[in-house]
Amino acid sequence: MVVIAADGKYRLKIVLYGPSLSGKTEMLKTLRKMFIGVRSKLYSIQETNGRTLFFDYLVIRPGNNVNFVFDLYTVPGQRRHARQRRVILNGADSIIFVADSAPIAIYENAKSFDELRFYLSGILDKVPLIIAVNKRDLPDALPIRLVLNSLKLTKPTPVFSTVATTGKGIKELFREAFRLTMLASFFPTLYKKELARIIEMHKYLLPEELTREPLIKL
Ligand SMILES: Nc1nc2c(ncn2[C@@H]2O[C@H](COP(=O)(O)OP(=O)(O)OP(=O)(O)O)[C@@H](O)[C@H]2O)c(=O)[nH]1
Ligand SMILES: [Mg+2]
Repeated sequence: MVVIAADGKYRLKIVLYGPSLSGKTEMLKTLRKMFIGVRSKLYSIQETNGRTLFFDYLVIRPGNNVNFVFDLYTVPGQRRHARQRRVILNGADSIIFVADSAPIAIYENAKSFDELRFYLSGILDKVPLIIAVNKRDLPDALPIRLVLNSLKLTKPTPVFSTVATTGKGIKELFREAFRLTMLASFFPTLYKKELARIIEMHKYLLPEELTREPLIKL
């Protein structure tokens, strides 16, 4: 749902979804550090232990002469915050699902993805979804294929492998998220064609380490 603000700017909403501790807040912190253009401070409503209580919020303006901004939100991943997650998801123009590569998180990843699927039931096909398989630096990180299998994806989905703490893969992830969000919001017919092209090119969209060619040519 593209919102036109009082200053005439279009606002596009991107929500980072996923289980607690998967690295959603860390991702916005790192994106803010890496992004050299105009951006807001990172607004966070947290518990004393650093877990997100309600959301984090960051505004990014992708270029000087553009007439739109991205509003980036993270949801609180802890199970008891389900109601907040639903509120934050409302009106999202695209979603980045942040999965945790830690073996202990495999069940939480699946549970969180199921919940997302349930909340999005009506609009899942219209809103771009990108998966970030995070914490690839862990010595015991599960193979990406295993993490993805546990989500039981039903359609080809762009996947990026990331390390939020060091920034690996973050630029690529957000560049594609911004591109697909813009296409889907302003040029839905083009977006459909683009999806079809990507699917045709790659059959299934898997991360670089699972395919010979890079996932998406950036
Ligand atoms: N090794 C490693 N640690 C990470 C990575 N990303 C995040 N972390 C750490 O994991 C912990 C949890 O990260 P957060 O970003 O707070 O997790 P979250 O998904 O926002 O969690 P909730 O707010 O509870 O939903 C922090 O200590 C991060 O520094 C990563 O890629 N690699
Ligand atoms: Mg958080």
